[in-house]
Amino acid sequence: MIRNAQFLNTAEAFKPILNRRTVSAQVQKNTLKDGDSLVLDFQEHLVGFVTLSLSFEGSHPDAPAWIELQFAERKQEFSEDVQSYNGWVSKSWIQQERIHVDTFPSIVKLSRRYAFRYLKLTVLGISSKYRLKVEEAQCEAVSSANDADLKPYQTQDRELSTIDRIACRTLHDCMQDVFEDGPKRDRRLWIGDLRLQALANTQTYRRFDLVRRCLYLFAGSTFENGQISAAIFTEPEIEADDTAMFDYSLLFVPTLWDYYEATGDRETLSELWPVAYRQIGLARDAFDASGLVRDSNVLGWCFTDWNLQLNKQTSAQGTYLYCLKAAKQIAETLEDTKLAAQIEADYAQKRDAALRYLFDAKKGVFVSGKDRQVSVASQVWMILGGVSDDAQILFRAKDTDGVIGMVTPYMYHHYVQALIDTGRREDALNTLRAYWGGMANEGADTFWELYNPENPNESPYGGTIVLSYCHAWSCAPAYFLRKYYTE
Ligand code: RAM
Repeated sequence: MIRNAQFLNTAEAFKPILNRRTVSAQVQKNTLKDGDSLVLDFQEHLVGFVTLSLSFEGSHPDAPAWIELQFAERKQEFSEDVQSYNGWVSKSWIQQERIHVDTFPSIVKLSRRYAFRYLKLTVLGISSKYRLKVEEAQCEAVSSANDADLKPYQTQDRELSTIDRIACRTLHDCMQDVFEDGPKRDRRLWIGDLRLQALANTQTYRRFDLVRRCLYLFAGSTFENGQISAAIFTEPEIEADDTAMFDYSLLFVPTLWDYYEATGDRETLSELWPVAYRQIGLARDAFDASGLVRDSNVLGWCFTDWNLQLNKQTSAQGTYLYCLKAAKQIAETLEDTKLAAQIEADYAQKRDAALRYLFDAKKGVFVSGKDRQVSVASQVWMILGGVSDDAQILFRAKDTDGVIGMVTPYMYHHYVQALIDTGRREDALNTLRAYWGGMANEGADTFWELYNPENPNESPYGGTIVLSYCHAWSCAPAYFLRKYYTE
């Protein structure tokens, strides 16, 4: 990895001071003996640091209390069998602790930050001479977003107002030192998440300093060849993750353009443009002579969605075209007409190749990979990339036997955008109601990393216990509703 000290200094200058507030759980039946447990409900999703005030009832404690603490964003998480989880994402993300408390009364301050609404305490071991008493449980909640900056969303529609409120809370709780993907997991800056958060931020909290900081972080720590990493670690010091994905690196370009459009900050645009344009240059190597991006079997070569069956070739082609459109706008804005013309020519060649080789005229949809797979994602990215402006390809794909569907709110975000771009605002709104409204109906306080209404146990990680239920890329409704559906 290489570091650009100047960019990292700029990022550091925009490091936010977190807002803090204290929230207490209501503690009712609070006296526990061996084997007892108690679920505390903080009534809202929080990200923060927990302090417990513990005392006892009965004889003077003659042995420590051994207590298990489990944190959950959704109550359902408590009914999962934690022991049997053996997936590829580390089980260390599961939010649980086992502590000994030796003396009473005691104030127990937990050092980790948790993302949760519910806290379950279970007494794993205690002397029969006394009972544990939970006097108080408090959380010091943290976020760099300030609700005082949030204008209410104007609507008479209660369902939409609920969806917007949950989306804003999702964004709020992911806004920390950086735009985190999820405060439970992975607690870091991912470019795909950042792009969607930045869009929602423009319509809500408008913390452009935080967006600027994140752009400089990505530009400040890259692979040796200049490729932007998929994610950035911020602790103990800034370092790019050694993961790169075709689409994620490219998506730095529209993220920079969106930021400029929202702020008019030309200084950042021109300073980061060489880094952004480098992503296009690197991505060009992935194309064959006919102008088609080469397919790959390597898991994660391109992200697009967490549906593990998805072939990504056509989505990757569309993503490249989508990013070229932003690149051209930047080149024009910076008055580099020669470069803008080169980008235009590249765009035309890759678009032609998509139409020629990826469109199946018989089926009336775009296909992907050597098995000519039909997926919703392929149609979405062909629309976003400007290859098609026909919403019918979305509907035809959905009606195709064996179609590969979408599983993440990240992919659904792009689906909604594709509907809007093809003039299907009503369908887009219905999707917001059905998909994000589906999570709301299941009691979501914040929107989730993954939601497949047809398969509640869907998880790309080998188990649902490691899923994040406050996930940045799920905050889309705050963007769409406020931008396109205000009364
Ligand atoms: C997961 C995280 C993150 C996402 C990547 C691709 O690890 O959920 O949000 O951007 O996948």
